[in-house]
Amino acid sequence: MIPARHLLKPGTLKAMFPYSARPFASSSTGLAGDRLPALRKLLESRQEGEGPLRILETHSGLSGLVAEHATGSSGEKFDGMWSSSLTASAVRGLPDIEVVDTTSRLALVRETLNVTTKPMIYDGDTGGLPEIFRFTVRTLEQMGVSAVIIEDKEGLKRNSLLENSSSLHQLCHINDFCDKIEAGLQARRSNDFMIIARMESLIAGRPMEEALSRAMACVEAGASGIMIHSRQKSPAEVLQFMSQFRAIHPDVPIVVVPTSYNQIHEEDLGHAGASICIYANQLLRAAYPSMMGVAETILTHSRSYEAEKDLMPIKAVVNFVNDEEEREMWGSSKALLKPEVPVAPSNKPDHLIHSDISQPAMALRLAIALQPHQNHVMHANYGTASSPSSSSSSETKATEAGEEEKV
Ligand code: SPV
Ligand code: MG
Repeated sequence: MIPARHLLKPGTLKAMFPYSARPFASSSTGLAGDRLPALRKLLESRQEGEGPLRILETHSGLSGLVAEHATGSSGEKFDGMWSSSLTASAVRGLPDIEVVDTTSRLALVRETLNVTTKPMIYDGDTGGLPEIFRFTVRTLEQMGVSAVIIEDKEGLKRNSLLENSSSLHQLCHINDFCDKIEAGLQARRSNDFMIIARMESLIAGRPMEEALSRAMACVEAGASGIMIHSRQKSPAEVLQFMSQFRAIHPDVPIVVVPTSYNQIHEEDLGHAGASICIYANQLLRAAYPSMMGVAETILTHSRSYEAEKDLMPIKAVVNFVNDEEEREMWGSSKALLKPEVPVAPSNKPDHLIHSDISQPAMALRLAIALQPHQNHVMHANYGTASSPSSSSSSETKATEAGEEEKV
């Protein structure tokens, strides 16, 4: 096994392989027949040395517009969207345990597709029974979704990122999982629709060999790609998986979700074999603290004036969702910034005026909202560990090896 510190040493991989950034995603009209094959086309058009496709979580039409229009400082764009079970549940105030039914999940996907053009990958959770999964595949295809990812778990599905939760995750028998993949493949009408197998062995605390052998079985069964998941803060186990898997299957797409191991750059994931990188929950986690802060500011000041500087102008909201051209114009966080609102005299005591709540406290509240019975666990996951601006006592800092130590 290659130690993570070698793989992560800045510049090592870059020196070995010249890297070209992926500035622009390809465009599609957004019509279902056009959008469905777009993900496969993007995968096939990736050049040697290019980074993985960038996919951003969306949970509403509005967040879809963010994924559609956000542009990096050098023109980078997202290549597509991820319909996450975690955020689709959280946005309804529910835990990520397959409690939101497929019809509701798909209504949200449809809202997002209605106002966007980029390809969508659907988080299919366990996929349910093969007899049911067949119909999910057909519906997704009909809507123009490009891929579904199903995970090899059974029993009560819980979110994979819960810390110390290995024993809570039960893997299903691999033959049953392969049968489900085959049922989906037989049901699909377009060969461009991708059915990707998500390996949860590492999440369930099982050995690497098991993750690899289960992945190989899924490829044998016809899976269009493999997602390897991990909740470690170091990418080491994901990198090891990709290195061993790639030795056997150089061309099968690999999907990674670097939520917990978020210090690794896309280019290093790409060089290690990743084809698709999913940012699985960041938009929802950004929205909630901001909304809570504004709500508290309004309460503290008995008016909304003080919150105004943190708000998108009404004009922007009205135009952004109304007009295609305006979307381009407002499709940048800079365009949304307002001139500083002058501070109006206040008759509140000072201690009430400064109501800003820290990001770590916000993360804790989000955790509470998402998993009422797992507060301590979720805080550890979504808390401050990897936030560079964090000021909590549980703050950690990254070492060069990509691991973390308490400070
Ligand atoms: C999701 O976004 O719902 C996922 C990815 O399944 S994770 O939350 O990391 O399990
Ligand atoms: Mg999920």
